[in-house]
Amino acid sequence: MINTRKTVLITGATSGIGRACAEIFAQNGFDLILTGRRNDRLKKIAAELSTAFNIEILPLCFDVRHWKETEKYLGTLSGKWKKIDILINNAGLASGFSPIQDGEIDDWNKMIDTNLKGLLHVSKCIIPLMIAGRQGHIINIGSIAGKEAYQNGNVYCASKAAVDSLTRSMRIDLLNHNIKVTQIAPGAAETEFSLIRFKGDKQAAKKVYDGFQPLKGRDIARIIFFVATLPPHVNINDMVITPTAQANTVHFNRK
Ligand code: NDP
Ligand code: 8X3
Repeated sequence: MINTRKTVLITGATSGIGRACAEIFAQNGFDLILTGRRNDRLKKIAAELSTAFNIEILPLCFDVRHWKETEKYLGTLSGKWKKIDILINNAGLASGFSPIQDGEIDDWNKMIDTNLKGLLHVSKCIIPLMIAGRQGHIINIGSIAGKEAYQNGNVYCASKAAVDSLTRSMRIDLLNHNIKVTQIAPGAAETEFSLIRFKGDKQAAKKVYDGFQPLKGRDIARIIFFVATLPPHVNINDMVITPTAQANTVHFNRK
């Protein structure tokens, strides 16, 4: 256990990678600000983890796509919650899986507004606090999809390529403020991701992981925890993490 009483803000903590991050940081004695839109889940996770690990948790239910909403919750943090040591910009999604010519405007807006603008909205609120505290670590969850485009990935890939680029820019802009900036770019992880991409179609979601062992949220969370607890002078800029059975966005070793 690394006992620090540091505070970690995790967006999209109601499921998958974000939820697994909440668990691992809680187990190690960090206080948490957890966000997501599903308030019932948020409250349950906060209650369970704060009791189990004797930590403080501030659950905040809002939609990162909306600047005014994000500002209402994250722009008004007070007391101890203003000192955020680590921001994990994790909230994100894919919506739809069509060739570009068949894509739906609503899906495109969801992905761009969440994966890119949502990350910006949250960062806009937290960066000034980190600058004032002269330290911090921002961990952006990109994707292997931001490194290489694949068929039908179009707007999702573009939104994650934007995260890839933005992460590099943020690292330069925040260099003189002693703020680390890291991108974690996972490959196939079995979370609610595919269920949401395929709009509740369980068969289609299951097929994505057929015949190989995908990553779990916990696998990525362990790596994020490692990255976030390195000594102050060490930063990992970028990591691509795949299941052993995945070489890139196209090649899988399926049995
Ligand atoms: P999940 O669907 O399991 O989790 C996504 C999380 O994001 C949920 O907690 C959801 O909470 C939150 N979220 C989505 N939209 C919003 C919004 N508008 N406002 C606030 N919160 C939101 O998927 P993953 O855990 O897999 O995804 C986490 C991140 O990892 C995403 O950025 C995804 O793109 C990325 N990623 C995932 C990979 C995978 O294969 N699973 C691979 C590479 C990257 P709620 O619905 O309660 O708002
Ligand atoms: C999720 C991984 O390859 O399905 O970002 O786009 S992939």
